Amino acid sequence: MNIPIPNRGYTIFFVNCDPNNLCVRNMKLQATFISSYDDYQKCPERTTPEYAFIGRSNVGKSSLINSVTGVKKLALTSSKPGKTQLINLFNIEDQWILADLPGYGFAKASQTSRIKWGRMVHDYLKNRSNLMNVFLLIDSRHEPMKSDLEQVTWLASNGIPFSLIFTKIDKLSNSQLGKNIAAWTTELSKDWEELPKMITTSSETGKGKEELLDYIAEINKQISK
Ligand SMILES: Nc1nc2c(ncn2[C@@H]2O[C@H](COP(=O)(O)OP(=O)(O)OP(=O)(O)O)[C@@H](O)[C@H]2O)c(=O)[nH]1
Ligand SMILES: [Mg+2]
Repeated sequence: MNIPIPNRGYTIFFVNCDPNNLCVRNMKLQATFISSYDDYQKCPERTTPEYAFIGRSNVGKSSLINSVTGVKKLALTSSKPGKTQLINLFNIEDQWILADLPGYGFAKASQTSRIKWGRMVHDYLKNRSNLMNVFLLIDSRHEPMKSDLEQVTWLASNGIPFSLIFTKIDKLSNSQLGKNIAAWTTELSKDWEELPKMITTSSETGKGKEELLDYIAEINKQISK
């Protein structure tokens, strides 16, 4: 079923859903894998807006891409950290692009691969001209970690717009989630007057998916004005 949602800028396919009781959890976008690249300079030049997921290894970047698009196995996931090794681009609805990037903080990674990661990911983030916003994924089960805070500082100091996505919220209680987000707010407030957009998500339950898609649609709308 193909149901255009007004003012959203994306079309949604609902799977096994009563059209009178549309459930966001089951919605499916038209999403296809473009290709993988080990260098931003090899990525195809595009003018459509691009959004990147970055974060620690195993935080749930690839899973969230599958959850948000509703396309199972679109991005490859694994319970072991270090699964995504390249810049993976996905065409969404022929209107925007999602980039799944390799994670940092992988304990077993060699010094050489850490340097390679830094070069590949940071060069992409600094130079990809159609990149509109970076989503930094944070595991909601933890209080702010040094490596995540370093990425926040790096993004801000390079003038790259970013938002925070808290992942795996199905794995903790609401009170623990509230506590960890409060710790993030306190930490960020030390340096920033204005806090970035924050979205809480679960790829298991679909929580946060609609808010994330609406946020992206809003940016897409601003660009097309
Ligand atoms: N319970 C739960 N598990 C999740 C969620 N998101 C991801 N996972 C699990 O976390 C593990 C890592 O997920 P990935 O999506 O591969 O993580 P990643 O950030 O892409 O990892 P790298 O590619 O190594 O950087 C997998 O076992 C997922 O099933 C979530 O929202 N809830
Ligand atoms: Mg991955």
